[in-house]
Amino acid sequence: MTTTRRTFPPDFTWGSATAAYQIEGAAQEGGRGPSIWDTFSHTAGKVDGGDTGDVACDHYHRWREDVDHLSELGLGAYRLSISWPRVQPGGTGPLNPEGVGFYRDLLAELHRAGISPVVTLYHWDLPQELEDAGGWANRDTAVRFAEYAGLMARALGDAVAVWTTLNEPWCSAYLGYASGVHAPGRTDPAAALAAVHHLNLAHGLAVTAIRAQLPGAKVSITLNLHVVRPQDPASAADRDAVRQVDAVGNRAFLEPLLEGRYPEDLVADTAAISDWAFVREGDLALIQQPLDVLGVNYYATTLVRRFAGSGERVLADSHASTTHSPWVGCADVEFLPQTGPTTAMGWNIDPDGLVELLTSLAAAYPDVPMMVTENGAAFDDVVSGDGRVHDRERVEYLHDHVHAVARARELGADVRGYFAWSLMDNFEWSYGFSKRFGLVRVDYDTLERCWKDSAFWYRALVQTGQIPDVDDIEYAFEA
Ligand code: IFM
Repeated sequence: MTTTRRTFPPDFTWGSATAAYQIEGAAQEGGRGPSIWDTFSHTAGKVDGGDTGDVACDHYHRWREDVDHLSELGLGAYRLSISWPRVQPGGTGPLNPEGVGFYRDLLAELHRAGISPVVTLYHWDLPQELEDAGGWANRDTAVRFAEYAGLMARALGDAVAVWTTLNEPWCSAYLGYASGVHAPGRTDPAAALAAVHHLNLAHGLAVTAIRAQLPGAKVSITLNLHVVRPQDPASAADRDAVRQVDAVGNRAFLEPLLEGRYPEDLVADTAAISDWAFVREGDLALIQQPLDVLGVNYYATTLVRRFAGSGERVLADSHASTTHSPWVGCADVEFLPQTGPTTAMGWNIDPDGLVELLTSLAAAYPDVPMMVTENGAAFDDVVSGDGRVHDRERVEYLHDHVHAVARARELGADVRGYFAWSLMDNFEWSYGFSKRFGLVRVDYDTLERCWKDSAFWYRALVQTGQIPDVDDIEYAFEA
């Protein structure tokens, strides 16, 4: 564990993050329509334990209490997402006033508490009607998304501090349409590549729609970028496998969004799967819009090597299904298990990867400020005899990754904020409620919230801007 004490400036943003489907529940209340995650989670065998987001953390009814937790944590910002089917049930047409009212009230309460709302418009809950019309593989979904974004910008106005168009389009495209482990559960690599492009296009069109309503709006997108390492750095074949995974995982988004082009090697690597005819003239100019901030989500690193072609290919990627990989066009790449500590997700713990990611982004895009919009860890939490969760491993994970952010800043990366994933335990997609990432524990029987040690540690960090040592904190007092 890193021990040097480091300090952040007073204007550094400290927050925590959640997403609508993971916490809200109230799936059939307030005029909300069905999303692809309702359909997927209600399909037998798709989610561990048959869990669904029908109730989740019941945030829809308990949001005032949840704002109190944010406030008591001392956070300056809260990253939440809007459920598209709650505010526009079928993904087209007028907004649903009751749905919009829910978010208006929530944002007003956040403002009263002095907490800036960082609002994501799409964290994976596509209205089912739009999926029925082809989903993200259909270009029209990008147009529908921009309309929704413009309507929300008009409805919420300056109550939103930062508008984030999409959360992790990598997951939407490749997990939703290639490996099928996320909704809508399709396993069609060509559709996944079309989805990549239509998500990029949706972002660009939405930024334009938001700025048309709110010329001074701050806009962003959040990407889960992959720190990819070769098994043998001396092997040209392994280094080429890194290049290939970097193209499909990172540059498929970064280059169109920030440079107005698709990587030529990506188009070449995937030529047998798609001719990329879905990219129309003028699209890239629409996609490349100035960003006020780039959201970066980081959890772990990826280790690859070139597949020798004989024997069984290793695909130790927790995002793969038993039959389908999310890594479109990477059939001759192996994804290797890593040594060292892991979280309950099986993800390796590597804070240096975060330094590498932030500094490499800063080198490539020096004019784009960044925020770490998600970082955190699932562990198998235990409620102790004293009724508390002494989640030391999570405290250590956060401690070491916040240090990594400080180190990246010292190396020149313009990182302006950090959001712990997640404020509270929640519906972890295809893992259901079996994986807990929260600072605050949720008892899924009673829906009671209880601060874990990590919440106390995070509050001490936020209060002082100094990274507390893991053992420096008095954990056993009431929140
Ligand atoms: O829970 C998810 C979140 O919705 C998106 N980023 C990764 C988190 C942990 O898997």
